[in-house]
Amino acid sequence: MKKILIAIAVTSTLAITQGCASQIKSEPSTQTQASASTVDDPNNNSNHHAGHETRDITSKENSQQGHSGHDNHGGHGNSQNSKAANAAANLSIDGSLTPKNPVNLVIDVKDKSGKAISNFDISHEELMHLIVVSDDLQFFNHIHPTYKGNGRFEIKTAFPKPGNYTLFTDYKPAGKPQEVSVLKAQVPGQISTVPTQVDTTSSKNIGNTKVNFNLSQPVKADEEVHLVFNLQDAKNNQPIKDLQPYLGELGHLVIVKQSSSLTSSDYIHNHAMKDTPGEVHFMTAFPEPGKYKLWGQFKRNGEILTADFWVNVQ
Ligand SMILES: [Cu+2]
Repeated sequence: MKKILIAIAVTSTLAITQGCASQIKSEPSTQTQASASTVDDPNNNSNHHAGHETRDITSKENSQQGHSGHDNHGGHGNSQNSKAANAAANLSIDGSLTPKNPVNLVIDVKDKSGKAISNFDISHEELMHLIVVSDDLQFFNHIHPTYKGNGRFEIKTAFPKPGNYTLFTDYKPAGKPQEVSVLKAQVPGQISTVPTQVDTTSSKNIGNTKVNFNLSQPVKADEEVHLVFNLQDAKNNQPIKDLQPYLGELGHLVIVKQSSSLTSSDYIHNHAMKDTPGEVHFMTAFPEPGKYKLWGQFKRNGEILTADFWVNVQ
């Protein structure tokens, strides 16, 4: 069987090195694991990312730079990218990967030499943040695996329908920069071929809360942008004044670029920089032109509100 290296498909400035790519090969529904820096190409064909088997690509540093966008474009994406990843994650799935069936995700985090990383810093109240999206970006889930020690995290979760899923694991090895490792899972079955709807709604009602998201001007790639979410009471349109902190912030924003094969450079995780009553502000930058989906997350009355919007970046 031919082996290929998984490369990270990326923005133009990313230096791809062998250190950036890594491992895994495991059938989605089995518990086998591998941890070489190559992957068996199940189709024995060329290197377009080894199809969509469960696999792991690892990541670049940081994603939670959050608050102002700084020098690395809002968190994560394309500029501090000449550094190779310092860690990698491996996914194995315990259970039958069928739609809506809860399975146990087992995520092992290792350092560059393949040794388990056992100490992590808490970041936004958790040791690991796991963002699961379907590759058509219609499904989004933000969950927190439990740390089991010796580099291993576990969580039970379900995938809604057949298709390919990308799992962004966001964690911080103790004393080291934030890491994002990308994992893949495939739920077998008839995959819808309907093209993703890019819905341009700028207002969503989530329970009793109306979330409005308007861009005052076209968004250009690589420019810092100020994103404002306007939250109103759905009944009377009054500004919401009772938002609660969610994971230590007034809002979290996850952004994923539409792509045929999602990588860590398609993922941005931002935190609210300020809020005025009824408004939550974020600063970010979109690394490349394209369509991006945004999920703003806020907490009110003890419930997490997730509001999704699309942004077209020129
Ligand atoms: Cu989280």
